[in-house]
Amino acid sequence: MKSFRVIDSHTAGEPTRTIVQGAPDELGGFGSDAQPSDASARLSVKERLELMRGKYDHYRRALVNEPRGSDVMVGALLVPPQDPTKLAGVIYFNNVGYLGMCGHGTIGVVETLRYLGRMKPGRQILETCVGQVQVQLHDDHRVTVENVPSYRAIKRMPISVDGLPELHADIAWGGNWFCLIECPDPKWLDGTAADLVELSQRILAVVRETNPEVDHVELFGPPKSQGCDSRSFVLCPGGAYDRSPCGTGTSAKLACLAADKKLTPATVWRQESYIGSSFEAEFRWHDEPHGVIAPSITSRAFVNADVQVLCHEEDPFAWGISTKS
Ligand code: PYC
Repeated sequence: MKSFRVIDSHTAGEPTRTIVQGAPDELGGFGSDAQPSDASARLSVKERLELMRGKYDHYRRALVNEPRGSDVMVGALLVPPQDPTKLAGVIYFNNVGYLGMCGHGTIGVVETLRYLGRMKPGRQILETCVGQVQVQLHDDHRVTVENVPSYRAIKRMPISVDGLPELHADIAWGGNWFCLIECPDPKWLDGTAADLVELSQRILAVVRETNPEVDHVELFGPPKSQGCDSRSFVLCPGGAYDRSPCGTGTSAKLACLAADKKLTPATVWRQESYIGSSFEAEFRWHDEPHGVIAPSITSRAFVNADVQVLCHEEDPFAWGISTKS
């Protein structure tokens, strides 16, 4: 019987399952007692991710898919950092594969490290497969993530989707690739989650004909909560919608606002999610002439389970039910 220790948390409603014990020694998991060999100690998070994808993808499926998880669950595997002066490396994954960065997940990982007594208030660096992120644990449990440099690649790309008015999409990088659309009718975001998933999937199919790197869609409309600047619905790659405002998605949004000169550095932008939770975000310039920003996202996460996951040899679904991957 294979077992793992996982700590579940949620950040603004979006779950993160951090694996703290049981990862294979070869991947150099956080709970592994094995001393990494010299060669393994030098592996980057991206190289460890490729090792996991090629050899241990069943761990991903077991840990985030049904019957233990769901389409909305994001997994975070802590691994040794390539640079030993950094706190840890993190591999993010979901029901269909792997994520570059994950903003809500990073906030969940920091709260998990605090819960485990491995992080005190202050600043640290985490390595992800798309770059380093600075994390700050505040005294009141809030966490700020300074995300990877983010930018808009395409402005107002016209897209035609059957049965919809002509739409304009910005394509932007915030640690993952996003297609961002201001809803032509503010009532769109009053639709049910199922309707908005279906609408976003139709939009994504058209966008991917020319931009296959894009795997997240963000629809924006007016906020419902006082103090928020905008409300969004975010479709994730595996067909689930983000219950939080999406950290990498909010970073992409800030990159577009900065490029359009609609937001200035160090001005707080409050992004509301579909379920009414919110993130506080701001940016500083990383490379102003090229429109590249360094966005920061602040929120809180709560640990809501500390459990042992068991994979029984006789259980036909021990390694998850995979209908999508
Ligand atoms: O917060 O960056 C994020 C995220 C990506 C996918 C789900 N959440």
